[in-house]
Amino acid sequence: MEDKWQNEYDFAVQVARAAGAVIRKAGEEEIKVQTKSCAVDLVTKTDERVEKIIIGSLKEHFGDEHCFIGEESVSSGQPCILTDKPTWIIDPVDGTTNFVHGFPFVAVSIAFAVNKELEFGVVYSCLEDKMYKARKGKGAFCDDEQIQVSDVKDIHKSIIISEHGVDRSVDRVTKIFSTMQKILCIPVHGLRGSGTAATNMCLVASGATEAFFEIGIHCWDIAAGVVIVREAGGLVLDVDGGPFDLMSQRMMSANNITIAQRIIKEIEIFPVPRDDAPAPKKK
Ligand code: LIP
Repeated sequence: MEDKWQNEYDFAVQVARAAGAVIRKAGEEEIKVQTKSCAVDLVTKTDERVEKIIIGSLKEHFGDEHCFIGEESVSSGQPCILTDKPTWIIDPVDGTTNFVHGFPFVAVSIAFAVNKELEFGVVYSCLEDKMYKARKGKGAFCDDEQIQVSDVKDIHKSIIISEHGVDRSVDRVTKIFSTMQKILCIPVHGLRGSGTAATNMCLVASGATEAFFEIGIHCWDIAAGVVIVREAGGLVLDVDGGPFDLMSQRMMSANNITIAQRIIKEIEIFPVPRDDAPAPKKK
């Protein structure tokens, strides 16, 4: 039987690796910081250049039939709408703040969806030179080694990942840190955060941590990681325990339902817009 999307998958791995090499070679000039939604929501010329390279390579290889959702394209006004058409969901530099500071976790995240179903995900942690990848129904891998989520069921023996995002409003920061405090005092072995959602999800998939959740996260940050976690035997939910919704800006990924439900009890949820919400009308 034809192995549908194998070409797209193999090419995505090649493109992610090539994009990672561009990130590693970026000079100081390229890392000059600009900001987006607020003073700590950083973007660099590298983010924009790498996204153009990725999308350009994919268009050249597969023609214009496919659709694209890229972090920097959306940031410059492209719609963030997932249709039934084959769609690439791309974060060219996940962990931009890390990239600017030289903190060693920066990932290229490329996912592919058809009929709104995620078919595969590729996360290249380019400073670690680790290629995480997974196709629906075919397992998850780091380089050539198959990976599996942790078998820990006791929350007291877990490491949980959470991130604080870029919103520095007192109300939101208070809720985030109150949640972190409640989780830490369960107690769990520890809280961690790599600064890139894509890498965090690969740490769940590889069994290094038991769960990662975030509210305010974007589809491009997590789409590839969702496939990798699922194919490593984990699960992905909404932060209230309901079904996961890629465009909701809310995500809980875990090794099993026991850990997921225990963490969900502690999460203080705050409202966030959907990624596919219509852009506010300019006044
Ligand atoms: C980052 C996410 C991270 C989140 C940061 C930021 P970016 O993505 O991967 O989980 O906490 O605020 O959004 O902006 O570096 O591509």
